[in-house]
Amino acid sequence: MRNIISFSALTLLLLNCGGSVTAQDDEFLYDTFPPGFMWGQATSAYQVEGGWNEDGKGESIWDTWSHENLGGNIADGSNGDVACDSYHKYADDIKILKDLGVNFYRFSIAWARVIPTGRVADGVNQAGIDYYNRLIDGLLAEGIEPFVTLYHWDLPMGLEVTGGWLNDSIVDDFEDYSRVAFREFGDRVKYWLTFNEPHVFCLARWNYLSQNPFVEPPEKPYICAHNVVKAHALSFRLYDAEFRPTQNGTIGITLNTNWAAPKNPNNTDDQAASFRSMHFSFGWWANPIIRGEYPPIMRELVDRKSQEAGRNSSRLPSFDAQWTEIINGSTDFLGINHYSSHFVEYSNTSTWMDGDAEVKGSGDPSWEQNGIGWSIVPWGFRKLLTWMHEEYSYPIYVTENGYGGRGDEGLDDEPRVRYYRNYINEMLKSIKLDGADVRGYAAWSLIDNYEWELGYTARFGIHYLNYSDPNLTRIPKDSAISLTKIFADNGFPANESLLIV
Ligand code: PNW
Repeated sequence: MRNIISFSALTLLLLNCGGSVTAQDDEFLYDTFPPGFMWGQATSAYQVEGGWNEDGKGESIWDTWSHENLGGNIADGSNGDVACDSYHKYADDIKILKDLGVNFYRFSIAWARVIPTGRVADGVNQAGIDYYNRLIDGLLAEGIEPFVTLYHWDLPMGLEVTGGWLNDSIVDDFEDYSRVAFREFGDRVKYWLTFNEPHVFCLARWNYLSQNPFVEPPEKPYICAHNVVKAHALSFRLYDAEFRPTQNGTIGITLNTNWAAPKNPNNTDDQAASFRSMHFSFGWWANPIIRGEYPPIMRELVDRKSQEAGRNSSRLPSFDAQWTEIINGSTDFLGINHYSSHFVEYSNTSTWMDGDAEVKGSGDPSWEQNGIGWSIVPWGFRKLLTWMHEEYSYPIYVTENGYGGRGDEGLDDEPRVRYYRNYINEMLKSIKLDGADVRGYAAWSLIDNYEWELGYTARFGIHYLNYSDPNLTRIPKDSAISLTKIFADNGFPANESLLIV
């Protein structure tokens, strides 16, 4: 049986259950979000769809990587062949989205479902297009805006075998894929994201099919990034010139970062480490896209280290004048995925970014952790959003934020309830108290799903999935119920209200 208790009682309960308030947390803000603020949920194709080889879909690097499980890198040796079976059960997903009262649903298109080899010249798969049409039409029929990511890590194998993101011909392939997506879906899709978290996939082993990112050539992540920035910009320019005039949508990119807090906020070396860290994680992408060049601090450090290593050119490539013009100002908004924060300080022995950033990170023993060991630091979310606003002054959409549980937590997910409440409240402060232009928020994730190298051992869903249930019924956890209330209230109104937990 679920109980009805008041919000203030819940808060007290939470504090008693170990929801400790650290020195850097301040008071909970009872207020609502600006009118029109958009609430949503997020997933990605490989993590939920299944149907990995159905109806003409091509193979992606995640099909290959998970089937071969090279080096046993996937915790439970599992794969996304079935996952949440959203390829067949998308109507169930729409139903729970409707029950949540969301304004939008962020999902991704599997490139290889629509273009099996990744190259348009080899053919477009109508059955794949039909699937996304059914999903989009089903969402719109319930008044839910589709918010579509073009690339959420599942590169078609046809492109992987010719070098993937290290081969600059992929830039044109991505532009061609974008054209198909805008042409087929853009009459109904008004929110586009080119890429999800390039910082993750340009540094990930699986992006190079088991070769380490920073081995020969040592600049692999920098080459990957360079091609991603160009591909993003071409997609943006294409939309702007050929589709925006009739489709009137908006297009951006989603980056991910922790807030890198100076270990001692008054120490100038730690402040400089924070600055470097934010620019090597977030600025690496945001700077070229917004200002036409990599962050000056990256340029300085990687150029110097390349020279010291006796190279005659920098490991960090440069954009020529023509590309600078194309990339400069190539986004409508910034998407951000955020989960956790850490402290940083100077280090000349750190391995993060192959030592280029000279930054070492650490946690705080007093911080609570989620089930997979990520620190829960709500105040870092406000710092990050406010930093993004002050540094770039662009509209922001939070495209992911959530709590990872380990193993089968069942439906009672009180730590996740508390996580969302506190993180969303910090986002509210960044808007109301610091002036950040945050326009929407998507929780990760709508349902428990395939968590990449953690397989099914980690759960981020606000809906529970029993993977041995043949129907894969989506069941709301307590977090789904509490988010429904926050969405309906558009935040945290000052007057007492009732919450069902
Ligand atoms: C995101 N980190 O990845 C992805 O976009 C999702 O597909 C994924 O399921 C979700 O977060 C949860 O992991 C991240 O180490 C991977 O900080 C790693 C980190 C952050 C996000």
